[in-house]
Amino acid sequence: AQHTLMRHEGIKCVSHATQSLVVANAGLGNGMSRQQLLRILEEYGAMETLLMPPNKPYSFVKYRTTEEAKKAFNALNGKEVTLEDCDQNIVLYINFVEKVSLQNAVPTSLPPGLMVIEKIISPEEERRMLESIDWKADEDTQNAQKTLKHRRVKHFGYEFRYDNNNVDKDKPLPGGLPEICNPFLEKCLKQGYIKHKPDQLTVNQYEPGQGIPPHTDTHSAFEDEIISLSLGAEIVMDFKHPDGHTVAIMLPRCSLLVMTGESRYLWTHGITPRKYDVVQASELGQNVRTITADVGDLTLNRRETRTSFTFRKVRRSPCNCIYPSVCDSQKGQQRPVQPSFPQNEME
Ligand code: AKG
Repeated sequence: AQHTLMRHEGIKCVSHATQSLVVANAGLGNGMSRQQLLRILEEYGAMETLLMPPNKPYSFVKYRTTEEAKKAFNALNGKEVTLEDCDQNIVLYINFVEKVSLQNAVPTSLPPGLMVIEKIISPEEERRMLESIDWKADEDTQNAQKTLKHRRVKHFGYEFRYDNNNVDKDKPLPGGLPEICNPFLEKCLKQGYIKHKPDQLTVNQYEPGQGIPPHTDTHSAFEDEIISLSLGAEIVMDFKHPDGHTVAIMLPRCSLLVMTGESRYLWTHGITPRKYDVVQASELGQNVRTITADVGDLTLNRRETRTSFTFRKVRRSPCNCIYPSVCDSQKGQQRPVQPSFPQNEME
């Protein structure tokens, strides 16, 4: 079975000893972290390379000498180890390979129009903003609060309706946006991240394992600029172009995601519901590069509770973006528009 897996994955195993090994069942895709695998492998010698492809159940290691690789092979092939974070036992299967390499490991760039600004607020501002959200308040208070299947949400300014992916533009919520957001929004205006002051805020709270389905915010509902502040913890967000091209981006704690133009109108954004993210190992917690920027440096990062503040400006006239194929304001002129949020978002 192991050989079949390797063949399917295009991995060519060899029967003679080399410096390089493929270690099956020891990948980011089956819950092995880089730190744990390094600890297991380093007992047998010095390593030149450790490659952990994202979402795969295997890794590649190259030792400095064939002797060291042989020692690792003899000691580890068929050995049972316990995955650190879930107490699950797995058996390692090892083969020699001619060289370690990754197919499709092309470094990616950010979707056009997307920016991530690190440390946009201080830890003190973060604390105050988090404290300002009263999750205990009843649903009949002024700000619409809902528990969706995948997360908690609260709306300010206007309620975002998940049934039609829009807002009732003539029904503003009393109270507007929380006062506490003002200094932050002023800063965003001053620094040119946004041109117009937002009037709608959605606060999402995600526990580990929760996420948000991939979606594009309805064009006719909101203006171009959409900004989202990450509080409490970092998370990896997935962006997808209609041609299928995806880019995973780390949003560090206290960072601001700015989506404009193509990234706002054409790409979907979403958060995969899972308890661990694949991240770059060397700069954990402060890295805004795309996740596969360096495939030789990936590991797993356990998620914590993340609260996001997503600010938008309600649109008052039809959208006339240059992406008519995905624009509901311009529908009828082109092919039908895909739904923004899947209907199963609601409880
Ligand atoms: C939304 O509420 O539509 C979002 O996309 C939230 C994004 C985030 O959590 O940063």
